[in-house]
This record gives sequence, structure tokens and C-alpha cells, in this order.
Amino acid sequence: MADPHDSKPRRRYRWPWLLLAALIIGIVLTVLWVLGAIRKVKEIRRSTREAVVIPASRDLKKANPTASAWTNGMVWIPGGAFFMGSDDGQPDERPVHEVHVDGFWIDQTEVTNEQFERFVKATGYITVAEQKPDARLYPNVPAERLVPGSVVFRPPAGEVSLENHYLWWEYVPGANWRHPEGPDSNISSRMKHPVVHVCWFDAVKYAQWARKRLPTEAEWEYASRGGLVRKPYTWGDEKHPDNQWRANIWQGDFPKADSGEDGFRGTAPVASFAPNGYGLYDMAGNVWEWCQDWYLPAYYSRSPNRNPQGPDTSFDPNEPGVPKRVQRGGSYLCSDVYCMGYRPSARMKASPDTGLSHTGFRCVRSH
Ligand SMILES: [Ca+2]
Ligand SMILES: [Ca+2]
Repeated sequence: MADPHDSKPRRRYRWPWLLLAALIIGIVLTVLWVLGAIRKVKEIRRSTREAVVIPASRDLKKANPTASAWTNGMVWIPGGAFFMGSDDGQPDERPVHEVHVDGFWIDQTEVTNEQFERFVKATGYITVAEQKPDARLYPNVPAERLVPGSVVFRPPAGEVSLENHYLWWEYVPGANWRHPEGPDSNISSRMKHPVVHVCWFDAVKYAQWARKRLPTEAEWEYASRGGLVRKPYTWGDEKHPDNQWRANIWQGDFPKADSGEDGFRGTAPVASFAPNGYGLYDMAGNVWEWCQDWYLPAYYSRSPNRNPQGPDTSFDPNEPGVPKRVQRGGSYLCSDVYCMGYRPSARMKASPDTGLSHTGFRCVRSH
């Protein structure tokens, strides 16, 4: 028969062991919770830093949870306010005014021939320049001239007045994105160059296929400034810093002869020059880029200051009756003596059905 006194000491010592075990488990759980909290705080700090600083596109993608296969080759531009326009530029750039745009994705480069070819192969799309013009839309043009084609830059032989741009632009039958200078030219060595001779309608069709859209004029200028405030160029204050050309523009006697001092006559492969502060290439020069907005000369002073979408109508005093869409960024034809379009505030415009040998585009996405 067991001695009842034997079990008493064992019962007395079990409780401290259980308490000790519970204490140890509690300490371990608390330490794990604290470590998890520290890691979370670090993650929040890192993502906040990446969203505010202007890092390389790789980091920006990490900072934005909506990055996907659709945003490959794009940079996330954090929303914010900026000073749009310039008081030193052309009348249609004035006045400088503050505008807010929400964040958006934007292509790092102009759309290339290679990318546009992919779109055409996938959809069978035929650009406007490849189609016979509709006689009803051009009642004053003789029937024999209503043939597919596009507008090509042709340097004049001698001195010409800069007042008349028809002296260096020519409608060339058979010119289109595959044949930029006419039927005898091709793009086989220019697949990384920006696509040209795409009119506004063509650009919109491409954007829809790519699940994107054209940028508003405000988005385009905000992105082109690369985080700089009221600077005349996308890279800063000087046009030609350290004797280095920062964009593919025109050097020499415009429109007669381009000396090609920047390394290129005509278009250059995209991203041949350093990017701006947001990691975007050719926001100055190479080719003009279509924007979503209609063009009005004095639009700025009447536009809302938050996510402006452009006016409902268009008016160009030089060609009344021809509605035009905005283009931005300048091209390889821009020089000091003419449009100086490579400044972030500079504006151009063209009829949405018109393709030109110095005009292309890039796209954006809201999400
Ligand atoms: Ca050049
Ligand atoms: Ca450009």
C-alpha cells in the first residue's frame, strides 16, 4: 500500500515547472512578435522612401503594387504638383501655372518600329498613311493626288524663308511607317528607332491594343521635367552643358543642312541619350510625341489645375478650321533658329489624321 505522503512533494513541484514553461513560451512569442513588427516598420519605411525619391525604374516598379506584364518598359511617376508652362517661351506656353496630376505609368521610350510592327502583326492594322484618302474629306484635292502617302521632311537646296514651312515639307506618295522617306526607303536598319508617320488615330489604336492610352499634355510635361522645377531643359539650365549634346536635335543651318554634331541626322535609336530624372528617354528631341489633348493657344489660363484633360475644341490661328491635337518634346529637326521644341514647355500641334516623318508617340497607363 502506497504511502499517501509520497505523492505530496511531486504535486508541489509540478506547478513551478508549468509556470516556467508558460513563461518561456510567452517570452518566445513576444520576441517573435517584436521581430515581426520591426520588419514591418522597415518595409514601410523602405517603400515610403522609394515612392518619394526618384529612383531607377526597377525600384519604382517595386514601390508600386500595380506593376504587371502590362507595365513592362514603363516607369511609375508619383503624383504631385508642378509648374506647367514657361513665361520665357512662345505665347502658347504662358503663363506658368501650378498643376496637379495623379500618379501614372509612362513608357520609358518612344514607341519603336519593332513595337509597332508587333501591333500590326497581331491586329492587321493599316495606318491612315497606308490608306487612300477619302475624297469627301478633301474636296479641294485633285483625284489623282488622293493617293496613300505621308508628309516627309525634304531639306531645300538653297536659302529659304523660315516663314513658309511648306518649303521643306512634302506629301510623298507611298511614304508611311515602313517607308519613312518614300517607297524606296525602309526601316530594316531602324527597328529600334521611334516609329514615325503615325497619325493621332494610329497612336490611339496602338495604345488601346497595348492596354494603354496617350498622355494628357499635363502628364507629358510633368513627366518630361523629371522632377526638376521650372528648368528650361529636361536636364537642367544649360542647353549644351560641358559641350555635350543631351538630345537628338538639329545642329547647323536649318532647314538646309544638319551637321549631325549630336551623332545623328534624322531619327536615332531610342534611348541613345541619357534619361531625365524619372528615367525617361528622349523627352527632348528625336521625335515629337502625340498627346491626348486638343490644341488651343491660350488653353493654360482656362484649364483646371487638377488632372486637366484638355479643351473640348481646337483652334490654331495659323490654320483656322483645322482642329489639331497637341504634340510635345521636339524632334531631330528642332533648332535654336526655329521651334526650340526640345524644351519641356514647348508645344506643337497637328491635324489628328496627319503623319509626319518627325512625329511618333509614347503611351501611359493610369494604374
Ligand atoms: Ca541630330
Ligand atoms: Ca521625343
